[in-house]
Amino acid sequence: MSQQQVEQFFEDLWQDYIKLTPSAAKVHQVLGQGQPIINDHVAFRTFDIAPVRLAALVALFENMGYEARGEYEFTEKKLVARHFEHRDPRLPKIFISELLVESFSVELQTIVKQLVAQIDPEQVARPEFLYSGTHWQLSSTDYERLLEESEYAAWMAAFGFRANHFTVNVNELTDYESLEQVNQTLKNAGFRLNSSGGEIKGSRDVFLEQSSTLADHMPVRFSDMEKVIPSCFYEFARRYEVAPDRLYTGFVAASADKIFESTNAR
Ligand code: OOG
Ligand code: NI
Repeated sequence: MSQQQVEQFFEDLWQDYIKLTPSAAKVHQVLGQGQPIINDHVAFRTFDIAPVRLAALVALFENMGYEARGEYEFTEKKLVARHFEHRDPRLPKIFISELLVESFSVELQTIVKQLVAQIDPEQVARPEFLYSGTHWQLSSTDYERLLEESEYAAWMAAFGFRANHFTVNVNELTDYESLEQVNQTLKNAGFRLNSSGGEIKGSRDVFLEQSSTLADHMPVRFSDMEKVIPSCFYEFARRYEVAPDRLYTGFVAASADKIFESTNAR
């Protein structure tokens, strides 16, 4: 893909994301005050079932020039993840996780496999697949059933393939010295932050501090009814130097474990 096509891809991805995350525009207004915001990373979710396994999504990013970096495991949530970086430092890092479906009950497996079976495999080979949303019919009872076992499975079933969150690169903000200051500004503007594991996850010691809003709530049309449920959120990341002039570029599993909970219903 050409650089222009990659830029267009991120623009289309962003347009899809803000439809489900109306507060994202307000985040930019509050923190950027008219200046453009630079994103540290964008996160995607998927199921470990063909044809939508993490590896299939990776191929799409490799076509854009991304390279594999870190690998992460989330034993309790039954997830694995990888992150990818681009040679062009202006392009966001990519964080992709996948749910280990076969570690769940047969009932969950049956629901998820029946959703994935409705995807046309040819579509997965196109970059637009990454903001194509759902490809299936889902009842609100199946959604509730998934929610009992895995918030992640329920979120995927309701929203499908799209950016789960964008992340403000706090190091690049001009008017902020700390993540505390960013969080305070957001709270003053009326945002609710994810406080699971504390508002700030990580520290200088692990070279990364992160916080996030709680997901917006949006109406979703299920096959039997409409319901208002948590959609997508915005994250904030401040990175520290691992060597002079070299910022840490990885993720921190213990912190990520809590960031996942930004889409929990509460
Ligand atoms: C990903 C959560 C982890 C991070 O930056 O550590 C994450 C998700 O909620 O899908 O984004
Ligand atoms: Ni993230």
